[in-house]
Amino acid sequence: MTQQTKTESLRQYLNGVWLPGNASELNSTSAADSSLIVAAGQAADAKQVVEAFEAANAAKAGWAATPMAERASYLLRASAYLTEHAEKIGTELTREEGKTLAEGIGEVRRAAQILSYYAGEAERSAGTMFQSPRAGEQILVSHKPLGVLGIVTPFNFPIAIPAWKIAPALIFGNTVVFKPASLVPLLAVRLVEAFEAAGLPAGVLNLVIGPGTLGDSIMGHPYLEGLSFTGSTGVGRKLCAMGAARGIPVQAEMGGKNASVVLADADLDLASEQVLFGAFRSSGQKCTATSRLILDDSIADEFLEKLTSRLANWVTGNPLDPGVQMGPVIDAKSAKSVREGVAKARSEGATVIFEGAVPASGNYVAPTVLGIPSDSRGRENSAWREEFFAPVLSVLRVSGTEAAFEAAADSEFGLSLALFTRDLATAISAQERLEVGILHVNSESAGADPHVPFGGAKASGYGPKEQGAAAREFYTHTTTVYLRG
Ligand code: UN1
Repeated sequence: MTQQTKTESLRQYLNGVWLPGNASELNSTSAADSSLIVAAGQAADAKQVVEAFEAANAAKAGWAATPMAERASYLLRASAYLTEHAEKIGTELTREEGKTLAEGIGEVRRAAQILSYYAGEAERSAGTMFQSPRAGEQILVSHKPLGVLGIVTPFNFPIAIPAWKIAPALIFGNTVVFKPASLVPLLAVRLVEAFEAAGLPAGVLNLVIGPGTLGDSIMGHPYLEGLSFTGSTGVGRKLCAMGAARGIPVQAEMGGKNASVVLADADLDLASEQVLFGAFRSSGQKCTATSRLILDDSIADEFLEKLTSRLANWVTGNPLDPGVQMGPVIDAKSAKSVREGVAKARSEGATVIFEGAVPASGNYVAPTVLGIPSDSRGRENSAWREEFFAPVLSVLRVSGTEAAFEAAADSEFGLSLALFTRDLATAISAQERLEVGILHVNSESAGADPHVPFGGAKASGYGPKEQGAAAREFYTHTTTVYLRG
């Protein structure tokens, strides 16, 4: 399949106007082929970040005073726009980010669904009312916007993650300065275009695209009143510390080293399918991806046989080709570091259980299943400890449920976990004992519905959870009103 060669243009969106960036040239290249320029333009400079804040600050009082039902109407129109253009934008997502066409188009539809979910806030409860111990009084808790928010997003869900931060920010009455990962700027432009097509007032949503250093300009701006971030634990913790020093809230969704646990009584056909999806869809580049697999010894051989024969039927290649199940990783730097990471894990004692075929050139990483030694050295192996953000699955064999739970908990991270068992008591015990933000019983570790909380425990998350009713906790602050006539 041939790739389109038209180069799209990258621009900044400041106070309702599209402008070229003031800084150096910025090219967005295709994940599958770094020589292909998908979109080109100029990066924003620090002065344009200041302009974005000035616009967001000027718009904030008017936007906060706009009835929520009216704010919702912009989200609904932007949602309809994304649905209408899902195929085109999803194809661009695939060209830019490298996930398969089905995943790319699916992600655009998901972003549309997120926007319409948050539009529904206008029809949900606005706050809480309490009994007063005093006659003639009511106590109300009302939710108010934080003000001007920074939104900093990663490459791996170029439209869904921005949508799930921008939608609650806007519906709850905040204005936004949005900085996407510089690897996927085109999809950020497309999301902002959806809001522009919806008629969003100038200054409510501002886009600055450019290098990570723009994040420092955002974090340092005096108008910033809160920041939502998804990305690495290292960067997230730095932003949290900066926010704490300034006294503003920061929500950070960070790394993972998620386990799938397959117990002796599991449905192995189901489990092998779900582990395949969790570990290898989107080339393993999800913070919710399965990167550790804990197998009960009694079923380990049979399970690995099922998993690797499924994997052998997967085709890795050009993600625009509908016959392909897995595309590249995001760029050449990432592909190199994953290959080096696998080599290091092998030098530390990991064995290769399976390595898939990949095209000879491009940023492809073979889907890889590594065996982790069952002794104490295995637990020190970098493939057991470190997030590769890649299609690499590290397998540990254990004996029995207790040992499996212990191994699952042996991580600094705690985002998601997938447990495969037919025993309800075991599932309940996992829910009670394992420190994770998301527990899947008999389904893959990835995936997040818009109406339920999303976020991690331990080093995976900081601040209130995202999505669903949880989103209001971060995107608003409350005023408790003691009300007497
Ligand atoms: C999903 O599992 O579908 O960065 C969403 C990430 C997560 C989103 C995962 N914040 O991968």
